[in-house]
Amino acid sequence: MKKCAGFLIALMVLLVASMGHANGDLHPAGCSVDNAWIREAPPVARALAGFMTIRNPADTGQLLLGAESVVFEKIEMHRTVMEDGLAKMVRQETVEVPANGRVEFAPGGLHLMLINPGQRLKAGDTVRVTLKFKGGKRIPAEFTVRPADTPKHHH
Ligand SMILES: [Cu+2]
Repeated sequence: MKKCAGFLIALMVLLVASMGHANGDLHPAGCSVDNAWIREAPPVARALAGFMTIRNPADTGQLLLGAESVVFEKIEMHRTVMEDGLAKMVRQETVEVPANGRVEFAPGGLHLMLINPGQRLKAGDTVRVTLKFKGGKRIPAEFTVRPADTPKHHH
């Protein structure tokens, strides 16, 4: 039995070593998140909007599948589009972060729709949101709540 366990450990070490040498195709390389913030809303608000910049330093595009947080019942990815002069939100199932590029979640465009907050969020509070990427990679990000009068961009 001892011999058998030793063999298994050797096999696992080999497997881990070979994974370490993979060129990034198997595991999404580290995207990073910055300027992550949530727009403060009145206490009655059933949903808040979250914004951020995601950077991808890898040579392969990364696919964002969604996000989750213990503070919110559900998080969706939305894009605000203008239709007949009216702003309309369209749900996005996935968002691609291009190779060696970035994606901006910003007012008037992409945003995280943070649905049913379980607590009152005030300017200055921070909330942890975990981003989920295709391939199983999860990236936690710290979102700071900012006052609602943070300028919107209407073009
Ligand atoms: Cu939305």
